[in-house]
Amino acid sequence: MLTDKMLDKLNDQINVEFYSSNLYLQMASWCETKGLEGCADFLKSHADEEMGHMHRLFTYVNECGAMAKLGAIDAPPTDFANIDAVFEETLRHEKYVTRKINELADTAFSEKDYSTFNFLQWYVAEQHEEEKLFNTILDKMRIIGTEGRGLYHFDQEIAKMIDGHGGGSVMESEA
Ligand code: OFO
Repeated sequence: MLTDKMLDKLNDQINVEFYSSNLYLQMASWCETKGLEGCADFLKSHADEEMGHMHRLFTYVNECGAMAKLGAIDAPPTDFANIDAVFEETLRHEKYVTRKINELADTAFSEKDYSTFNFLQWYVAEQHEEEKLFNTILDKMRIIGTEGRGLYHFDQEIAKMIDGHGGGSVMESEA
């Protein structure tokens, strides 16, 4: 059984995961307008992955006999200075999500809700992967560069990551 405090925080996280999905989908749209098909496809795929994160929480809350509640979701930014700014923002956002997951785990522990604490371990591990993924992309960005032909090569490299981690979700690969 979930305490009111735990339920509120899990519902907040459902909202955060929706926002993550919308953020990456909006970024994909920006990439499309710049002719960056590889980045757009990668970000669309990652937006789907975030919906998987939302669904996992949604299902857990309902399985606990509580009601998942969907709140208003902030609109994501639509303007980015360049592709560097897009991926810098992805890493900044994932660090924020990691903090939110840590707060949730902290609440579960202090509420002595060990079932939810155990459930959240998947997200703890996932956030490690998410930060690693976007750090890898920023490394590629620095090595390849995003000026002139570098931008073309960077876009191609990101397209290749769709079938590696970042395209497929951890949930899918576990199935
Ligand atoms: Fe990108 O991990 Fe969920 O939000």
